[in-house]
Amino acid sequence: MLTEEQIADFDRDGFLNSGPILSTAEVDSIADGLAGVLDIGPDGFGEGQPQPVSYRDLRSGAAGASANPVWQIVNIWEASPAFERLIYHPYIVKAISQLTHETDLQVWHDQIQYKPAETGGATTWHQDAPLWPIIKPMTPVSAWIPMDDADEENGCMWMVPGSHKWGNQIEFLRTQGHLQTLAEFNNLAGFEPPGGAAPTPVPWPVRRGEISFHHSLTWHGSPFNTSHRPRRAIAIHYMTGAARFDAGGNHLMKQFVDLADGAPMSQAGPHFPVVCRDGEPVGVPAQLRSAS
Ligand SMILES: O=C(O)CCC(=O)C(=O)O
Repeated sequence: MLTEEQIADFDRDGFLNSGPILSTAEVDSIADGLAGVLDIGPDGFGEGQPQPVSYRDLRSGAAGASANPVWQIVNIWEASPAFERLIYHPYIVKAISQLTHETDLQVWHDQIQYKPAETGGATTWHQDAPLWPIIKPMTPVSAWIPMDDADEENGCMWMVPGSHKWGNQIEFLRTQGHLQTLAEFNNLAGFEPPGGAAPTPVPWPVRRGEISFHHSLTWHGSPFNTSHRPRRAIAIHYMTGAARFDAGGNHLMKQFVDLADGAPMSQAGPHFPVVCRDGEPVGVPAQLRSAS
């Protein structure tokens, strides 16, 4: 359980570090799960084999592979029992319930972001909710879990305190896509928040075993990994019982939603597992407890 003070810090800043929560064995088990998926590779999954929804280099473009890749794997929980167990983790689920002030939660999707040692690229400044136009309202909260200590050298996230209270600013953030290296990442320029003060980005190191939480309107991103260490992390994006389907938008996960416009996402089906009901985590399903 989070303390009242932690919840108040999150409400003020839009992000929070839980402190040490996960055991070495728990983190090892997801790191092993990721290693298995990386071994298979983006094109190695056979038909009918459990597999992620997407596996690609976020930095590759029309010109092909990028010299500075960020490997994104969406819904690794569908390919790896270790990650499927993680989405139900009672501490994480309870914390998300406390931070969203909601009693019913579902997984919206997850995503690995893996920045390889020395060459890992940037995840440019953004807010999550505006990139998720098929669900409303813009209230999800995410848990971000590193498999390596994440610090400034290997491309930890940066956050802007209080930015979750400034509404949808994605068009401004898109103008900041040139900020990619550690040296330039705090140079956000050209936005005046309500109240007049300048946005003050802060590096957000998170150690192995700790869990970081961020609101879906919090400004965040992460620069290059120039260290000799990988930076492997998973974000689990949770939506609340208030989430409704907006059929007018588009998103990778839309292919799995067969609902009328405005219908509750609680009816969206098995790609969006329910993890909390009436304020209580549902727990890890029995068949998953010993699956490897
Ligand atoms: O892992 C990263 O550096 C960025 C992750 C992210 O954008 C997110 O969790 O919303």
